[in-house]
Amino acid sequence: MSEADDCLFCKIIAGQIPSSKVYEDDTTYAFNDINPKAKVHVLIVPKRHYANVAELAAADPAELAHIVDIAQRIADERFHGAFRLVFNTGLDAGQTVFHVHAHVLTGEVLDE
Ligand code: DGP
Repeated sequence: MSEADDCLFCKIIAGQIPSSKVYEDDTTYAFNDINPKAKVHVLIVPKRHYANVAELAAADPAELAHIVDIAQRIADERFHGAFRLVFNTGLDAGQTVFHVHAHVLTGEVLDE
């Protein structure tokens, strides 16, 4: 069994677990966080499984740039282009799902 076989976000991408879709293309999926920390809190994930952002950046930097571009577009549509982009990386940084995901926080003025 590979890491991806037991991955929550792989199951969401495959439609095996329901999610509130915000955006999808051939390589990338975005959906609303189940526990939003801002008025708009979207998770953007590559469809291919990478454990964290460092793995993604090393293997496919174009996909990482694509994720940033999608974040910008969501913020352009929902909040005049301002957004916070967070990649929790590692247990001690608060990463709980080990399929790389960008948290996009926007839709309102954010606390520092
Ligand atoms: P992190 O702590 O950085 O690994 O973030 C994981 C995020 O994933 C957290 O903000 C909550 C969200 N999350 C966990 N399970 C689900 C789920 O089943 N559906 C959705 N939409 N989000 C989830």
